[in-house]
Amino acid sequence: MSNRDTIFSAPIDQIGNFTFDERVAEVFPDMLQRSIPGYSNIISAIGMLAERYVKPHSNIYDLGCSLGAATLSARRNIKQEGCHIVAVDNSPAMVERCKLHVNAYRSDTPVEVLEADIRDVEIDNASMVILNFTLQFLSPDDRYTLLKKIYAGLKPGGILVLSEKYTFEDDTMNELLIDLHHAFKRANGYSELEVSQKRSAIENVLIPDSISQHKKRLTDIGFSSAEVWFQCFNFGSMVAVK
Ligand code: GEK
Repeated sequence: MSNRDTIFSAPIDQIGNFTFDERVAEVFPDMLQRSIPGYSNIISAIGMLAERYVKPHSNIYDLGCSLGAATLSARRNIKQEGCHIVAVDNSPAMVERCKLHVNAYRSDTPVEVLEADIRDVEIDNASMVILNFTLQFLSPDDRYTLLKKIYAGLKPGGILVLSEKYTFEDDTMNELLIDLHHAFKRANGYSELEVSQKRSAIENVLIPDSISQHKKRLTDIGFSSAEVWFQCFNFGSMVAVK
């Protein structure tokens, strides 16, 4: 069981930008579970996609791995031999805990946990790349450059799993889905104050794209197919095939 997220529960005078520090890492599983609709379904499905798409003697990358939930789900389901998982995060607090999680289980598939910026990591011989709620934290230009690098490092037939918070071009739908997300958080025990303080902290840090922006970018880069396989409110996950 993870510690309960109470980071935004008391009034904060000056709300700074959200960072992935020690306090956040400590409560992270609880935070994601109560904040991202469908998070655990997405983690399970990453395992199913790994089972289906990972090729023998290939690399799997989990970019922005946090505590390693997607890495562990993929690793549990990889049936091929000679695979190697590279899990990357630039938060020292996350990486330290991710290593403990990964080393807590035995497996035939080795995992290398790197403390690095995903923009600097080489992608090579990949059959699967996971960006589970990470791309949204990069600047728009960096998003394109990173996806191009991923495409170049994927083997033909390899996949990218891209989970994100979305914005919607239709204002009525955008408001409705944001509102339903806030209702979801309140139903999961977050107070009105927590919801609004978190919103302020994340506002400048997480700039969401629309589903059509994502699809266009993936197609422009060269992915042969890209589709949303999961959506709940303004959160979802796409899969793109090289
Ligand atoms: C999960 N994938 O549980 N380089 C490396 N890491 C980065 C960068 C960067 N440039 N920018 C952000 N991060 C996980 C959840 S969380 C999603 C991913 C969220 C890292 C950051 O440190 C954090 O750990 C992660 O991306 C985003 O399946 O908190 O909403």
